[in-house]
Amino acid sequence: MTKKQLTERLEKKCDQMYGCKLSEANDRQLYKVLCTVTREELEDDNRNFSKKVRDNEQKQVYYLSMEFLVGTSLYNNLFNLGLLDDAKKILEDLGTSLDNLTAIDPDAGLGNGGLGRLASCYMDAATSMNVPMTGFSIRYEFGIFKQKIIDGWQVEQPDNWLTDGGVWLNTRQEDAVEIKFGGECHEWMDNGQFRVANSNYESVIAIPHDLYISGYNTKSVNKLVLWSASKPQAFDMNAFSRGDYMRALEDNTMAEVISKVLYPADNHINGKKLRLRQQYFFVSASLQTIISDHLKKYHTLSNLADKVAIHINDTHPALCVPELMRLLMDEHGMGWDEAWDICSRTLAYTNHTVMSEALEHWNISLFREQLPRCYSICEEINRRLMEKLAVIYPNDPGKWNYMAVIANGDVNMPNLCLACCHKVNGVSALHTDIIKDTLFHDYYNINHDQFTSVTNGISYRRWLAQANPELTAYIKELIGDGFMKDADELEKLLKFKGDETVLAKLNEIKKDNKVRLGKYIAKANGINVDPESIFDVQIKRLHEYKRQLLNVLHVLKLDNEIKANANADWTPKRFVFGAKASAGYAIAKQTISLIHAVSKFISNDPAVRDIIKVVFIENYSVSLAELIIPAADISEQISNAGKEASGTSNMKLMMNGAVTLGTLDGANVEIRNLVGDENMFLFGLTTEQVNDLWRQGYDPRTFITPDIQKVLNMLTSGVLGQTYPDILDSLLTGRFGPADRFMTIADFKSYYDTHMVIDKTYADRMKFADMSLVNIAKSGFFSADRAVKEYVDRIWEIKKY
Ligand code: 26Q
Repeated sequence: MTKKQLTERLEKKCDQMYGCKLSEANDRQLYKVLCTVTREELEDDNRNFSKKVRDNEQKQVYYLSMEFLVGTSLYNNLFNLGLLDDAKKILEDLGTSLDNLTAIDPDAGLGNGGLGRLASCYMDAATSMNVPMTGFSIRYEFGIFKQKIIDGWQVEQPDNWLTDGGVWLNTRQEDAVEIKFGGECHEWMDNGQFRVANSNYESVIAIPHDLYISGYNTKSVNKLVLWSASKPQAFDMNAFSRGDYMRALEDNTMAEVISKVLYPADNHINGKKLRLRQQYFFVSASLQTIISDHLKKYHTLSNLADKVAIHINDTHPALCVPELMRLLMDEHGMGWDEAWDICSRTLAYTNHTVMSEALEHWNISLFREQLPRCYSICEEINRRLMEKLAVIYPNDPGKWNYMAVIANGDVNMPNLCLACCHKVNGVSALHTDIIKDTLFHDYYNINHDQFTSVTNGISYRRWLAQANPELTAYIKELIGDGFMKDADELEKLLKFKGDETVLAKLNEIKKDNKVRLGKYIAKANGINVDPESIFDVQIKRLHEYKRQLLNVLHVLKLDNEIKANANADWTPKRFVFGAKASAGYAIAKQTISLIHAVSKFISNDPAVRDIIKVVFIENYSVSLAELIIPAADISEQISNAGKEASGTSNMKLMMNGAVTLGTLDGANVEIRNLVGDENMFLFGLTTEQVNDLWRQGYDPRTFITPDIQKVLNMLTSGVLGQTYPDILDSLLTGRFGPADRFMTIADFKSYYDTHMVIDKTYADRMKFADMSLVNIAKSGFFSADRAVKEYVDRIWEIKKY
């Protein structure tokens, strides 16, 4: 589209929508007009792309995920369509700016953190590579809450993203499908033919809303289908007596409630009925649509596995297993064996965690009450599984129980996926080893080929090219723009290792990005951060295993040391945090408060406040990540080894030239293999050492030295203005489970010492810039293009695209 064509289309759309000229429209109207024109362009491209895929009988991927952390769309779409410069000029001529409009574009927060953002990165990458991939999720009315900090404490506010974000959605009322909950399921044999019928079920209608996903420099456009729930047309509110209405509200059984809000918890399950209903709702709606689209084209389901790959993103859509079985058998007349074979060859599952509190299982009576037919299918899956295990692992009821789909009063969702899916993958090399060696070892023993590893990747055109335009422009100057399609070309930067002109320029770019972030911090936090100081960044969900606590406790020790050695040569450092805590996660919320208390404590102390500062950036989100990441010198990836499945902020930060301060956990291990020990700052116990230490009987007290004791005392002495007895207890007592469950104290010394190494290294700015350069150059491996290609080749088995 030329600039002239774009102007004409905008003019016409403005007239249609608001009956006025572009020159008379206000920013919000211009925003809606520009988004609508962009969306319609994508809609056309999507139609053409789908037709081509259908005509060529290509295999398609359906990616089911309860979360897609989309972020903003306007800038990304204009960037991908190559319309950025024209749009900027047109808006400037109208006396406004693209910045004014992108400021209105909401950050679609339909996810909690890493898992949701990964799903969005994969949609972006697949589209850029012309891979036909459709995402399915829920059109939550409210995405991840907005975080406000009041007196240092997190307060959650609703995120009403649809008010402005709705402009991106194309609603297809005519393609609504019916979802059935509860009631009774009757099964009987009719002349040797198995029959099943449902009665007294509750109907919910699922309405699809398409969000188009553009790719970089391609006409291919995919879509993310988001389902909203509503009551059936026939539903009569008057017939709902007042009492029933209230009970339904309290029960959360009303249809509309299903798509009301994203559960704001990550790495922790809660077993609530509404969550199960959300899962079944979007799984059933998506599978029904996949099947009916397939039938329209092929008029048979026998080739489903050859033409369709369905991906289960963590166990949240694991109901795909019984629901696809149900649809194939009950609705399409297939026998068990054929249906099972198709399910198994169609479905694949990614595991994102090894922590027991995040492994999903559902109480049998809740499951059976809501999904009676799926339950009976799970029973049969389990019965057949037990028969098989009795042969493979004779006389080992412990194993049978551990591997069962139904055991201990629960339906076990990871086991359900393992029992069926042809592929299961971990999200980093280390994580995959852990699931093969421990968590899913007994399944791995049966079939090695079922397991594979795909290290996560990021959509680097968003995280580098869009978020860091200055660095991107300079990279293009140095190595050309081939890296925009092939991230491995970033390695060409290695030839500038030691080149002082290049390193000085990298330092200058980093400083500009720090100034940009500094302006935001000055406004948001009222804190002035000196861009000459080290920007040390930890941005991720707040979780004990991620150990934000280790970071902030180390700051307290640093404060003590600076005061004790006022004349030493301290390196100025700014500790930047961004983190949302799950609403019900008390100790996480206390940690946020502690970070604020430490921030204040330091700001009030003239002896240290020019050397170090702590900044907590409120409401960490995709948009804020785009601002913070380009400004980071140090990337804090300090989880207790063996706990972070992969991490993805580590990749984004590395690609923007931050040097990792990390444990050998998740994808940090692979960062180390790429850049070498000399280009990162490693510390702490390894996974093996962590396991050994637990076996020996870990007692944090044996690691407490006087300096650590002094820091711990500050938690309860009142010097911080508040006391944090629960945090202290979590470290030292058994009050919240094992004392110091994530070995903060065991790793404390190593962590502090490594910080001192960083400070010394940073004093040599050329040396530090050289490390930064190597990190950028080696980061191409973490492109989501590479990751998606691995899924395409090894899991989805798509031959042509
Ligand atoms: C489950 C049941 C009920 C309510 C909520 C949940 C729930 C929701 C979200 C459980 C887990 C999540 C999210 C997990 C997640 O983000 N995991 C992260 O995934 C990243 C992408 O693979 C990894 O990089 C991180 O290491 C991993 O922690």
